[in-house]
Amino acid sequence: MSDNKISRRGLLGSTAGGAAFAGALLAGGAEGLIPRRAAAANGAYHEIHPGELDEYYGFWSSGQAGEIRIMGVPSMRELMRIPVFNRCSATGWGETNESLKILTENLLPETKEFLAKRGMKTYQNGDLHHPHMSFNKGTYDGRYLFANDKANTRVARVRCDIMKVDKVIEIPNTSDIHGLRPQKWPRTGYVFANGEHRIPLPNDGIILDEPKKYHAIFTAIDGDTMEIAWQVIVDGNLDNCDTDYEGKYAFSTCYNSEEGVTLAEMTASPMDWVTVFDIARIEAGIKKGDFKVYNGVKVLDGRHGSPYTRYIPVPNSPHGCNMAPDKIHLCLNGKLSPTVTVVDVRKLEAVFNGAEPRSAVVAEPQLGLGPLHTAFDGKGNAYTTLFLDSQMVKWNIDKAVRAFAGEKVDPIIQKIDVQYQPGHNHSTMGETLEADGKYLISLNKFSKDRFLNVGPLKPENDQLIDIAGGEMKVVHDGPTFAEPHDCILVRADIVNPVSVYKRDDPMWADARAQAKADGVDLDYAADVIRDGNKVRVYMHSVAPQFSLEKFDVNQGDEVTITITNMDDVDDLTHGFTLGNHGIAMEIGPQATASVTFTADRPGVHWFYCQWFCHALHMEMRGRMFVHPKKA
Ligand code: CUK
Ligand code: CUA
Repeated sequence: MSDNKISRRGLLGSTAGGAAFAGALLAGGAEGLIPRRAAAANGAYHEIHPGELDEYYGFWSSGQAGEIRIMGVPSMRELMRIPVFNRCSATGWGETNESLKILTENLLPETKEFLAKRGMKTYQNGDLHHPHMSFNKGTYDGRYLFANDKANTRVARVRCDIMKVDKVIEIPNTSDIHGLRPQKWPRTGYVFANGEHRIPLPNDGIILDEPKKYHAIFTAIDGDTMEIAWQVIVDGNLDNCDTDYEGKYAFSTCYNSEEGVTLAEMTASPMDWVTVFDIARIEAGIKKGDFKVYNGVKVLDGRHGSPYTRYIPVPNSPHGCNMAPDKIHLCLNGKLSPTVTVVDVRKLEAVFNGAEPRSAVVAEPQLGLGPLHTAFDGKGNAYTTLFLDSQMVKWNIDKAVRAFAGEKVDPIIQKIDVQYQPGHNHSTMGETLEADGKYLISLNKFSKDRFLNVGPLKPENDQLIDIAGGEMKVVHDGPTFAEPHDCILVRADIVNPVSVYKRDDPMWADARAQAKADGVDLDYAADVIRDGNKVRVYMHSVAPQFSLEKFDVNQGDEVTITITNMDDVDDLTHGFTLGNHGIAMEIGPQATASVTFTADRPGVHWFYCQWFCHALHMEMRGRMFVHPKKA
């Protein structure tokens, strides 16, 4: 055990933590000379030639860009972007009635009021860190992706049949959703979301600079309905989270057991913890009424001494929280400690029944400086990013367990340099029972000299690592824009999106209902309905024409334009851009999209299709006449 004791001083030196951290960061780690496209250990199968399809879908977060990106792996080609918390110029996400409904229908009333005073219907930004797919029996089921918004305390869901967001909810009583994971067993089920920053409850201005009275809150969302099932108040804070493979537990790392607000306070204690949530005990607590209701949500008290949680001490400021596909080992990445703490989830029942919390710890290998996240190959090995060392370390879980028990065995198998400063990593199917150990992605925060200089703001560097041959080899550098924290790599056969929308898709149910009320058939619409000062313009489009070449409105009218794309050909998307009105939207094959605005600019305004759809795409246009108000 003494071998595994952590010396905080040994890691950070005698200087303040922040300074040492920054110093190591600037040093940049060792700079290995790695060829751009080295051959893979067992043949260059990671080369995807023109016309060939990738083996895996990669779903990348984008941090402060607020979207999800779909990548092809191993080619590392960016295939698509899914706007989520951001405003998208191309698709009209955040502007169309359909997207605004999704973005606003589950905002808290006080948020809506606050935004309205700023002239906004919804937030225009988000900070999306963690995209995860829904599970069935321990593996991805291809239904949904879930993602957090750290910036504005929201959780979103993406429908994988059309790769569009269908739900966005704001989480009350908490601040800044960070860690997010779906339940893996028996299915999703709950989606767990960590409120990272501690705030007063309620946060109404009565308590301000009294940090001891703040709380962090853990939220369970029903992934099917996207309603909040329950919340748990915890001690400390909540960073990353994961779930087990039996549906019994959820886990969250806490880097601020000190409950401090300054850097010095937050890093003062040599030990923080992982909080373990017992789902059955929490559900039983809800049943017997052991909760208070805040903002309509059942909130349980899970602080020390409660039956719902256990706090297992973990060295200094743990970050990543990763459950191994062996169903047994939970890895907690030390960040300021050079260790990864391994918990055996089979020992947790005893801990809930009174055993000493650290009795569930079965390994704590020293791996290097700045361990942030761990991925798995399904063969008993773990791969941990070392932020400060700029390395990826491959280690064997069983050997780490044996070493912890006193055996003289080194769990470290290989270390390689990555370029530079990795945060998350992820392996193919690595967070599922079907982990296949083929590829590993290192999401590096800094690219420095790896690409042509594009100015002070550099791209990040997502590196593809071939792990199939037993030895890690970096085989591709991929620049990415701000700031993919995380990704998942899903076998292509699991994801089966459609190419053409179904005409009765729920996304435009409101538009359909309104058209029906107006006696308009959306499919063949070419109608202008006046309803007081509201004007509803219905068109359909067949390449290369809109069904109306012109329409008339009066200055001051509230105009809703609803367009259906009647082309039902793969890849035949139209768009609608209304000049000088800040309006543009995507209309996919067989989709209906609508937008509402006030016609306040008298004159002739051209609208056009902004998706290149036909040889006569430039001709796909029309005019809106806005008649000036009579004086
Ligand atoms: S966090 Cu960014 S590197 Cu938000 Cu998952 Cu660890
Ligand atoms: Cu329709 Cu371009």
